[in-house]
Amino acid sequence: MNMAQNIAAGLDRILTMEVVRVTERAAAVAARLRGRGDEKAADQVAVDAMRQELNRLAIQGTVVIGEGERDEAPMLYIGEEVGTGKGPAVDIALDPLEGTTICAKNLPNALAVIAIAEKGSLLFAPDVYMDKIAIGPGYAEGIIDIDAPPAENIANLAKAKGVAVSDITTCILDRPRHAKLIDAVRATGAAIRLIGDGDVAGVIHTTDPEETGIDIYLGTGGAPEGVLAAAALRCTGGQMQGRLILDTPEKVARAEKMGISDPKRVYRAQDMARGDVLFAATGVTDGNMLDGVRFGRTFITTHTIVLRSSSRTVREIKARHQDLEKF
Ligand code: VTB
Repeated sequence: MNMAQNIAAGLDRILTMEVVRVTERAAAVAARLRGRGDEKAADQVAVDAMRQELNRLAIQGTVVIGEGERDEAPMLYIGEEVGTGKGPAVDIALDPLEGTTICAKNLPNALAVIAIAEKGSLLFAPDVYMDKIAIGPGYAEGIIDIDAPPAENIANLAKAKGVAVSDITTCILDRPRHAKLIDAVRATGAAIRLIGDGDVAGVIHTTDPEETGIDIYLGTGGAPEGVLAAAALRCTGGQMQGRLILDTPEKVARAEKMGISDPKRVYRAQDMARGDVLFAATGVTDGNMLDGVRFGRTFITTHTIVLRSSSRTVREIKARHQDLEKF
């Protein structure tokens, strides 16, 4: 396959390996500030590092899910052009430190995350809440429904998995707004893993229940995080539905500006990330799927997953960085 054919078939394959450096570096610098109680500082270094590495990639990239609008986010803002400017035109969704509070407290599952997609194929989601439901691969389409009661979704999943409802573990963000949801899930007899932050990881964990112990993700979290999680699920398989929570005229108007005409629309993973997409996440703190960064005497170790939708390849990359000056 020559280069032109390669690009025509989706994203350039070389990017799959190149993108690893972007999350590795962001994770490594954020990890230096693990457990220091300073969310902002850790986020800032991760943003700087991710941007620096992104600008080395041979792409014409546009950030579509980033740190925020240009006026509130000086770097990696929505609309920022990144990359060398030579190479394929791509859209980028990123979160240099998903779980700033997790990192500040050195709790599990803080990640550096990026998704790179064919131009025009990612949902431009405003920074509002999104109602989400997700399960892993291997189930018939339609066994989950965002509009069905949690008991029904959990019962359907248990039946399809061939286990009792009490053997199902849900993952839910620990928030007062989820009190009713939590009661409803507990009433079914299913277990809940309550997480403090980090619902990108929460959704991804459904894709490997044997490893993570999570079968289904439920509840509302950030919409940008929803698009990132959808990008990952496009690559691993699995099902996700999300609906933006546009509960004020101001939010409806904001969404409209971003091209969203139906405020009640339910998006599936394949609606949020449509074309060929690459996804990479490096562990900052130790987690259920990824180890956190380790600082050794002579080297730094990072643990990354890299996924690609067109081939469905799941790569795990453990890197030993010996040039410590870099980080
Ligand atoms: C989630 C979580 C993020 O925001 O999306 C959450 O995954 C949603 O917002 O790590 P609230 O904190 O207001 O519930 C984060 O916690 C932070 O971006």
